[in-house]
Amino acid sequence: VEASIPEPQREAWTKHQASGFKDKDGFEQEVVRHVETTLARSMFNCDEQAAYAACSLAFRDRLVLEWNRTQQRQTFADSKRVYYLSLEFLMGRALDNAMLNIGQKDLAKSGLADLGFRIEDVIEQEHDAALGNGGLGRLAACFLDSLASLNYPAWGYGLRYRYGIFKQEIIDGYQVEVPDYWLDFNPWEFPRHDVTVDIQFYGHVQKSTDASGKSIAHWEGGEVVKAVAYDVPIPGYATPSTNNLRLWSSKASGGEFDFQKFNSGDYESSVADQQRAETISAVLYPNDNLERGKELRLKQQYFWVAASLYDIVRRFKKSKRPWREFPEQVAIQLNDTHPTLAVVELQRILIDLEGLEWDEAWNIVTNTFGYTNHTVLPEALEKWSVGLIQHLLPRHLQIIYDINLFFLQTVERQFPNDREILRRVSIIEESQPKMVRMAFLAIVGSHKVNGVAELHSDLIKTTIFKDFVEIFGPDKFTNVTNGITPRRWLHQANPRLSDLIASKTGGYDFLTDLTKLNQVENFVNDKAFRKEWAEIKYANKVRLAKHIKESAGVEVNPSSLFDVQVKRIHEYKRQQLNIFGVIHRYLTLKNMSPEERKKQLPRVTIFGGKAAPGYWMAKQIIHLVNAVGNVVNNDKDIGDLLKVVFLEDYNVSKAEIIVPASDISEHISTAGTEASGTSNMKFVLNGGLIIGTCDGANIEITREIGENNIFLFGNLAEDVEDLRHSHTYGSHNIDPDLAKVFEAIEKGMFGSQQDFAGMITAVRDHGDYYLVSDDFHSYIETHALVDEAYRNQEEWITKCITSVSRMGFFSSDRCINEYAEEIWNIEPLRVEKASDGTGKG
Ligand code: GL2
Repeated sequence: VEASIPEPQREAWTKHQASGFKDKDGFEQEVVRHVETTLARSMFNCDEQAAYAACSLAFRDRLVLEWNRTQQRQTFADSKRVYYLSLEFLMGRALDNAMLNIGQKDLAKSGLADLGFRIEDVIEQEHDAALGNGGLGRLAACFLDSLASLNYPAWGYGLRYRYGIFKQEIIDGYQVEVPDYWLDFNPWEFPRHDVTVDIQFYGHVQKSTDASGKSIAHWEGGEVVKAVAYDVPIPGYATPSTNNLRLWSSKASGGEFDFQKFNSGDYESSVADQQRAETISAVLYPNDNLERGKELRLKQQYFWVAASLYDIVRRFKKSKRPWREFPEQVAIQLNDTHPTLAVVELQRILIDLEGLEWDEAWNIVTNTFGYTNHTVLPEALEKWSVGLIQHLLPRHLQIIYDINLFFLQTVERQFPNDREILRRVSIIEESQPKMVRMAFLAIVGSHKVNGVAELHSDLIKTTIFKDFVEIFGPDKFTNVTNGITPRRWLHQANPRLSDLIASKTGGYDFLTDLTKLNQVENFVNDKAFRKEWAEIKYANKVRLAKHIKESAGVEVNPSSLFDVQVKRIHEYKRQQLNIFGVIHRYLTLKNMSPEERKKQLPRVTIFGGKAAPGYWMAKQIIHLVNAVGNVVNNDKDIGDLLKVVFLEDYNVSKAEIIVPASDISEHISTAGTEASGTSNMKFVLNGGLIIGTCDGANIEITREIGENNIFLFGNLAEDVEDLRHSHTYGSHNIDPDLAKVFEAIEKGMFGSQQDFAGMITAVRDHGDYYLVSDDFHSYIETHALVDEAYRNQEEWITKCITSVSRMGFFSSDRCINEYAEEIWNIEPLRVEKASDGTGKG
């Protein structure tokens, strides 16, 4: 309030209000001004990097104005807000997205051309914001786009890692990790040095009693680290709404360094304190679907959660409402269990700092939080040792024990003579050492729990959370099938396809209501439409072929069938099944006569994805893919019939090139392991077909597009357990075709067989947990069907067009509306569209 300009001086402000560029001339003027003043360069010294910087700043200026207005509008409306807490936001590039969402890309293109630049080259300069590992982080980014586009009052909260996910280099066929320092020049963030929160760690708890005899806990001592806010504007598409993503950065609380220590000659330790504080937000943990219980990770989680809650509570307190109205003003979504400490922290704030009674506080807490589960994999379910929490967050551990006590008391009343259920559902696992089960804490602390695809939501209710469905009733558990933003994953990644669809459906309305894609089906027999459709796919393949040549040095023929598997490398995602299949294809081709070979369909198999640095088997898979590529791609007998490519450093901006160029993509996880998958949606939306298992969202995609338009194979989730059991206790015969593949590897066809022994023994000798052998035959047969189908190009194109037209369900807009209605109970804010039709004022 003190920072507000007094009434009499406001006229001057209104008169000089900034506005940002209005037209192409204005845009060019802004670019030149930023080059010449902000960057202190000139037309004699302006490379593409400088053009990118100036162009971004010109757009940023426009964005910021709408961002301020949106925040004012939301504050004024004083309606309920949703806060999305996620340790990962895999945003990718911002400039292209900002230009498209503002609706000024064409203007920028021609403006940049006037100034001597190609817009594509300028866009290419931007470093991806890669603050995430894979699907979970990208989902959070799609959600932010939808929340803003649908005018929901929403904030994202995350960590501002100095290093995002590592850059992957492939050297001699092996993955090498290189740090991703992405903050050299980042025009999309605004440091808020005035928005800071002191975060406490360690120390001890003192109890005292107040006048009424009530016991009060005081968390004292320990160390304090400062959280500094960095804000990132998130523009909505075709609306002025621009939401905020707030990322916290850690800093030593004493300022630069401890001067006393410095002056007394203890320079090293004064710097060490500072560095220790900054380490908290230094680096993203590079594990996908794996938790490892490291202290620094727990510190990250509490640091981020405590800063975010302080911020949220501060905002609520300004409204002077009574505490019981908190859940009517605030919804907080826990993106996986990573932010679960927020449940405990809010309870702590309410009882220790605000003086509420336990029950009243707990009622507020549970009505505020919702929890999204993203995996059933046991190795990904977070547990923290009681000792570690005790050490780092002593007061929180006490509260966790109390939460557990009260919870178990209600369970005991419900199931009076069942000791077993108490043991099973206890938030504290009575193991050595004792562990806190974060998923259970998240369930107990939330009013809704959701899975991310139908099968997944059913599985969590019948397996890992079964007891909780009994305890809380089935209504607490729900499904919200994931979605993707069509702005980035169609309009931005595949502009020609987007334009073609717009030309047939009467404009770009499908980008805000994806169900409108169904009109595309009316043109499935339209010759000119089909021809253009095929041309666009081909052009996208040419673009990818060029990228493959530049990055992997492999020449591929764009007329081949492009078969793509890009995602994190993980045994459950079964890239090993894919590469074994490729070897099988190679052996088959080698055994053919030259005449027979001539009849075969040329294929390019493309892999991409990072392995967690400590994931030995995943690295072995990458190595085998590269080793196979080395042999196959140089085999004169084979020529164009088979090429195997590993694309290094798969990330969001590369996905934007790869996804539109795929003919068939692989989503082949062992049934019941992939919670949803979201790239499956992206590929189909871009006119590619899928080969996949009955897993995750593949099932719903099949329901929507029809089973004739997808290549499903493999065992079903319901049979997985029995098969695993039979591997261990029955006889386990390896599929004969797979045995031949193993034989070829073991004969050294792809280099030293020892390098790949782990992948073979996992299947042959260690129980084949992921059912590679069980599904191999079905996989190979289904690929034969893919070849056959692709030969009939007319049929193929019909499948592609039909599929795209039926993908409307998979927009993240639908998904966000479901969360808003079923979980958050929030409404969008009414916003006037601008008169220029851009949606931006
Ligand atoms: C994941 C799931 O593995 C993936 O199937 C799902 O699509 C996404 C988003 O819901 O979440 N869970 C997880 O831990 N990671 C995922 O990508 N990393």
